Amino acid sequence: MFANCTSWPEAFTDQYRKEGCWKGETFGEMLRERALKYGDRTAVTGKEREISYKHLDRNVDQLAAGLHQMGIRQYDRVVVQLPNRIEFFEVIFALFRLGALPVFALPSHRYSEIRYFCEFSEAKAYIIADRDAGFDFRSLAKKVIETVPTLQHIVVIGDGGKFQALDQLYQDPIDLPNIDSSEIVFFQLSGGSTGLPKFIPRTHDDYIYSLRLSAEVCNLHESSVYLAVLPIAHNYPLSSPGVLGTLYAGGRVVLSGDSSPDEAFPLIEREQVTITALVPPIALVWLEAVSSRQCDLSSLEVLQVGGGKFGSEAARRVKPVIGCTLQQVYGMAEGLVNYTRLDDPEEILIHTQGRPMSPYDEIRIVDEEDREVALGEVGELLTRGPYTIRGYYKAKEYNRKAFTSDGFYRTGDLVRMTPEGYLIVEGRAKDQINRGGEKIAAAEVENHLLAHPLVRDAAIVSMPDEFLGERSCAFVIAQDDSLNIAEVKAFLRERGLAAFKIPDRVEFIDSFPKTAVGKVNKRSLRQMVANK
Ligand code: OOB
Repeated sequence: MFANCTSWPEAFTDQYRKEGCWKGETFGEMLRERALKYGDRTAVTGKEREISYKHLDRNVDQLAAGLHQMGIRQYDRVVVQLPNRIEFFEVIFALFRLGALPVFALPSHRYSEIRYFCEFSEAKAYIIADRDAGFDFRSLAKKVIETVPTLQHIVVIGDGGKFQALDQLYQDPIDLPNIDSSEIVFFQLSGGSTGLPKFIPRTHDDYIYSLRLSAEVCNLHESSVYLAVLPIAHNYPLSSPGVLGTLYAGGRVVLSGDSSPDEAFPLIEREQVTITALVPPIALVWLEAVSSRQCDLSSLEVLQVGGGKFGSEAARRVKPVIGCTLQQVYGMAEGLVNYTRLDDPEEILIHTQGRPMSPYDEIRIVDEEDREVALGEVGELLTRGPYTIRGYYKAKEYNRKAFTSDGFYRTGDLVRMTPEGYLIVEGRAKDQINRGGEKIAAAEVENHLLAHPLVRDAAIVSMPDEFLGERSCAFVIAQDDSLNIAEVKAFLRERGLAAFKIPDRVEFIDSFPKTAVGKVNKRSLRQMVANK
């Protein structure tokens, strides 16, 4: 396995192979097989064009040739930051076939995050779209390439300017390396709870297994039409079952970059979408919008909601208002995905976040001393299984805390289990804010704040929000009273932080409440802001 990644112990790899979880298939082979089987059927419908399985497969080979000629080789890291466009698939499958390793950045990431991804991964290339949602990614790339010495290539969809245009890279196919299915195929990024996002190495074997199971649980088949409104580089719309699960099942992916009812509803009607995936705030908007729109949403069979807790009152309205089955999805880029099943009784669909998708997922719910709690009690969820990583990339020290000695991942989520084996997410032990599904590591933003000369100390906590579930509040101890809220926010923006990480609220405070051991008492800060 690629250096600085943790492989599963042999007893487990043997078991996962023997039980048929890992079938030895690579992503390159998977696409080839689908192309042979489905040929001219549409794989992906984009905004301006669509592409068949056959053409996708061909374009991938041509692009792999061009990327190879440019100098991309097996194990090279490539930061990929693309909106929901057909080229996303061509790029990632081309990298998969070369054995190069994409690092999946989100379109909302900015200089601070991208520079770190490129530096940490020692990336050789960074692939972007020229512009998206009013932002010019070439100007970001220009800054990044100036600061990251390993970075040799910027590849751009659309107008490349002085960088390499993607459309110049399609060439006659060449012989490609043999790729081992037990190898790393890409890096996902963790929401994180410490300073910087951790890199999550996923293998062909484990990820394809998660696609296959997800497609099964969500009843995907050749006539399924999956609408992607969330950014597809994220693990949830990528694989749960997401766009890759849809291709696995031979269905059709419809891409939209926009989750607003005005965009999404007509698309559902026109493309006869059967399944889509939302985070809770978007689901709330959809529930409100249905009655005032004329669109026919009757093709929609399943509405997935996940990434953050979906309140049961809203959950109860999905069936009567939208007319489809709600599926709650509780997953994590590290692996484990829980789903409610499509034929579950209403009470389970509404009140739980589902149960693990694989019979080989191992679950423990433990107290602070790692002792298992009684059934129904709240504790931290630990998990291990055939598609859950055993360690983050290049994080030896941190892995000792994030995983138990016998390889269970500490999710940092506080959950309880129902007698039927379903999980209910009750809270969080990790120092993170879940802002409508977007994860903010408190320490990351705190570190940026501490860089301000007038900030003596800072603590970020969540505050309850009806719409997003949580928003973020920064408590700041200033050197003097010349510092104001606008300055704090502007400072973070100038440092190139993704917009969703900019605190929604800033409170100045003279000193922090402390716990018995002298740490900042975030619980009491949360209480303070909730009371305001
Ligand atoms: C998904 O992945 P990540 O890596 O962005 O975030 C994982 C964390 C979980 O540990 C949990 O804290 C939270 O997001 N979460 C939920 C949830 N789904 C995720 N909390 C409450 N209820 C839910 N339904 O967010 C993700 C990955 C794959 C599929 C779905 C979501």
